[in-house]
Amino acid sequence: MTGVEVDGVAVEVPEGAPLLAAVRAAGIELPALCQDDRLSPAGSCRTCLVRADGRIVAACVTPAAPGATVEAATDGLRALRRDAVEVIVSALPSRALTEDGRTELAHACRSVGIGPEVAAGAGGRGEDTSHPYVHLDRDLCIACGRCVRMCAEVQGTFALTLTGRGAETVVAPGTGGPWVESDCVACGGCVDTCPTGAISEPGPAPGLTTAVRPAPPMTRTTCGYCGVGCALDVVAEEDRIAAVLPARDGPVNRGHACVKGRFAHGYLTSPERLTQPLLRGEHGLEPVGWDEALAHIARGLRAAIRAGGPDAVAAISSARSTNEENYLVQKFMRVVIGTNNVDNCSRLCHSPSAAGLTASFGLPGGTDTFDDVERSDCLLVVGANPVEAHPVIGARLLRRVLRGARLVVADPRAVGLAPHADVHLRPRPGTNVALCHGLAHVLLTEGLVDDEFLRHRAAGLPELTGLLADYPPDRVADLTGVPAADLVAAARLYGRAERPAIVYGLGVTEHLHGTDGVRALANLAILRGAVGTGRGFGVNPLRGQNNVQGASDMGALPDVLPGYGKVTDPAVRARAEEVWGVPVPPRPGLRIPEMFAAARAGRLGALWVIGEDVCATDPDANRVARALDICPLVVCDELFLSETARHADVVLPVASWLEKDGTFVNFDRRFQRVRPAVAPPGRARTDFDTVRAVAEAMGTDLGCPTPADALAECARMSPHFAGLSHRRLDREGAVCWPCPDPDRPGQATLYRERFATADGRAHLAAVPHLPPGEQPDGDYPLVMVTGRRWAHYNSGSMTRRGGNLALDPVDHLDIHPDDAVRYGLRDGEPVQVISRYGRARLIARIGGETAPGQVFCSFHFPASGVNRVTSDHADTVTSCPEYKVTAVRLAADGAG
Ligand SMILES: Nc1nc2c(c(=O)[nH]1)N[C@H]1C(S)=C(S)[C@@H](COP(=O)(O)OP(=O)(O)OC[C@H]3O[C@@H](n4cnc5c(=O)[nH]c(N)nc54)[C@H](O)[C@@H]3O)O[C@H]1N2
Ligand SMILES: Nc1nc2c(c(=O)[nH]1)N[C@H]1C(S)=C(S)[C@@H](COP(=O)(O)OP(=O)(O)OC[C@H]3O[C@@H](n4cnc5c(=O)[nH]c(N)nc54)[C@H](O)[C@@H]3O)O[C@H]1N2
Ligand SMILES: [Mo]
Repeated sequence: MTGVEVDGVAVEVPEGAPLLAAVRAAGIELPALCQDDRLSPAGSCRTCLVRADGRIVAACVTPAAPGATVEAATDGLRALRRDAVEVIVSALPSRALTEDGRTELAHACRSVGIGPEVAAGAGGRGEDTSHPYVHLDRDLCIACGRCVRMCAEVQGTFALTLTGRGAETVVAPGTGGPWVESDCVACGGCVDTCPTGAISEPGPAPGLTTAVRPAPPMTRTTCGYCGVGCALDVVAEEDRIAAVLPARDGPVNRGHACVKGRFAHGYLTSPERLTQPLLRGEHGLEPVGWDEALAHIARGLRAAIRAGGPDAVAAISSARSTNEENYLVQKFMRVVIGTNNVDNCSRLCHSPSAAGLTASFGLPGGTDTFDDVERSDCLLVVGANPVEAHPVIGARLLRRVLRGARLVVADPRAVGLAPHADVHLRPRPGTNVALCHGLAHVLLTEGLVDDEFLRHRAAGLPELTGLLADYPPDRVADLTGVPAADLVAAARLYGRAERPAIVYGLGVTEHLHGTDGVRALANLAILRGAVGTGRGFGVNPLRGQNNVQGASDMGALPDVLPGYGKVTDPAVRARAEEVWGVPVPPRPGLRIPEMFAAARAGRLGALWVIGEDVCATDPDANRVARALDICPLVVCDELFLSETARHADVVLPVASWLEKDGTFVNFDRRFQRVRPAVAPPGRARTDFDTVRAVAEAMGTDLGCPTPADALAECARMSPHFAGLSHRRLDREGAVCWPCPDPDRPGQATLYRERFATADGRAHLAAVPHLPPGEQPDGDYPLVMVTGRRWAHYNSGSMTRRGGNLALDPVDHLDIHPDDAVRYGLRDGEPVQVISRYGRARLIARIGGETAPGQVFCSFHFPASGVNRVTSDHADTVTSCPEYKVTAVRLAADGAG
């Protein structure tokens, strides 16, 4: 800490902090219109002038030197600051300053005593309203450059620039044209930092930012889109969302957000939102009251049990829902129905991570907290595109790279972080195991391994060494298509780094051998001693949905109870039986694809699908729809009439994340609170209430009347969560699991003493490379890879209903120019993609991001039918679908 004296008051600020921090710590308010704590200081607006050791300086750019004497509140300095603000304001038109203006500028004017009449500029520079979420009013721009720095330093997109000279200087997209056509990815950073409202979010409350003072009443919650777990402050006016602001003290997002969490809440009030239960009658799905819907469900469930026993009922629990809801769903299935037939979307996503990480290290989550990962000096990013899929993390990783960390990206496509990589490995899809073995081979042969760690903390080295003899770089180059020299370069970067970290995504897991892929990746960290030692930051999956980690943690899985105890283990069951007071079925239940197979075979009498659009997002979707049509009772909890809901017998309207209470667990195992900011529409209820209500209709009180009670009960069942409660989270914000003790912090970094495996060691895996399930051939010559785009989210049910649709209106098929010529396709034209399983209709987009012989598309528009094309091949260990490799051919749309 550094001690300085401000107007006679002694204050301490962190070393290197600017004088501004010291002055504010002394309780003196200074305007600082070009300053934002999230950004490097500019010192350009001169509104924060103070006198330090006799000299007049801008407080934002002057470091607080030890023992400095600062004058801030003298009349002379006040006058200087007032003049500086006045110069700025007098150039602005009158609308810049209204009496009740809530911008930072308005606040600054009030604080220095400048009235609205000072704003008397002519204006006339015009607006850019081309973008759905970011409007520019050029007349209000004071060229402070905060937006430009936000875009470059925090978001890493570099979309904005200042153009013009002198008083004419104004922010503009770097591409020159309208904002909507620029590189802007609508993270909202510029909106949030703009002090004048020149850049603002159109809507009910323009100009609301985290800088607005006094802050309006806000609800602190956790984003319900992806697994990053951004803390958000929601401003609601008259029960409608006025703005969603990134929390400056959010432990992961630190004042940042993305186009989804920040802006994509329009779906809440979409006229298509379900507001009452629907029951299939003579004329299709018809609105009914809750009592009728619940009675129908109870009758159907009883009939299913009578006909086929408890195992004729299954439930898919939602990775979009809270922990408490997931806890209740699995409790309902085990306690009321008497089956372990419960699964969640992790099956389609990171189930290979859970299996692979457990086998290698002992626990089914990432090994380190992201704060540590970010301190790494070499990042190995494998099969993940965080720039689009986890933008806040993508931005933090990019920042780290721009500051000097080395970067190796392994992805068949040249997207996201790849252009910034020291080495970009482009393996053929489905060859990760060979790729990792190639890297491991180099680590071993070049002595880049941690012998000490391998001796004392790892197992399986002889077997792996034997296997790796078959994976020299030249052979791996043949298997993967990655040049041997690149492989060696990448291995040396990872192997020679002091603190290497691995971050990975679905490009590793969604394969026929996804679990092997995770294990082969984990081998690298083990060989290098870069896990559980602080000499590196392990192996970390960027988990997908907001609560996919939590849904699994809560036991919404067919083989484990809350906290991952095996249902087959009598001791684990005994513990649950003590809490629940009923016997727990000992046989593992069905996984999601097995549920559909059972339905098609006539063995499933009832399926409850909670918040997963299986007919759009599960593979080989034509067969999924058939399974639902055959199953006598399909119940669906939904926000919208999804593809799945259309096949249901009963549809229950439910609340979404901005409308409910509970907790989520993010990708680095942090429990965070979710709180309702607005009420659900019409007669919609939370998933929590629907589960309790169905249990009641079946004659059982499930207990846990509130979400807080549900987490408390879960904490009693599992040592991992024993120290967690809503009250603690309300107090502390975020707490990582494992958290066995209410009085001790959770474990952010795992395995410092020992690994959680039976022998306490990390386990190397000697798994051979095996080819993917799908191979291109003469009939289906191309490999289709599927994945994400930045503006949409999974089934798109939420992001297609609102402004994001304008940002990305269709599912595109990315295709290499050579292939476009070969198949006679033109950019922007419709194209059919045909596989052995079905066909999809997309719009061709020609570019060099995909390699020749490969095409890429997202699955955000169910109508385009991408998952009718994907196969039913799945990870041999976990049944995670092989979404990343499908052999396809193309045809001009309209042809066969
Ligand atoms: N905008 C947006 N964000 C999202 C989502 C969304 O739908 N939209 N969904 C959320 C969910 S549920 C998830 S799980 C995450 C997913 O986040 P990611 O895992 O980052 O997403 P994907 O785009 O599916 O796949 C990542 C990358 O894997 C690459 N890949 C494919 N095959 C291979 C291979 O064989 N080897 C290697 N090394 N790479 C390969 C693809 O080219 C792709 O760039 O995103 C979450 N965030
Ligand atoms: N081709 C291809 N397909 C894929 C993938 C891929 O990479 N390629 N990725 C797979 C992956 S990783 C995933 S995770 C899945 C995601 O697939 P899904 O889980 O089906 O997709 P989502 O759109 O996230 O959400 C499903 C539904 O939940 C509803 N919903 C949202 N919030 C709530 C809530 O609080 N309660 C309830 N009851 N419903 C809610 C939404 O309206 C939506 O219809 O897709 C998989 N499908
Ligand atoms: Mo996912």
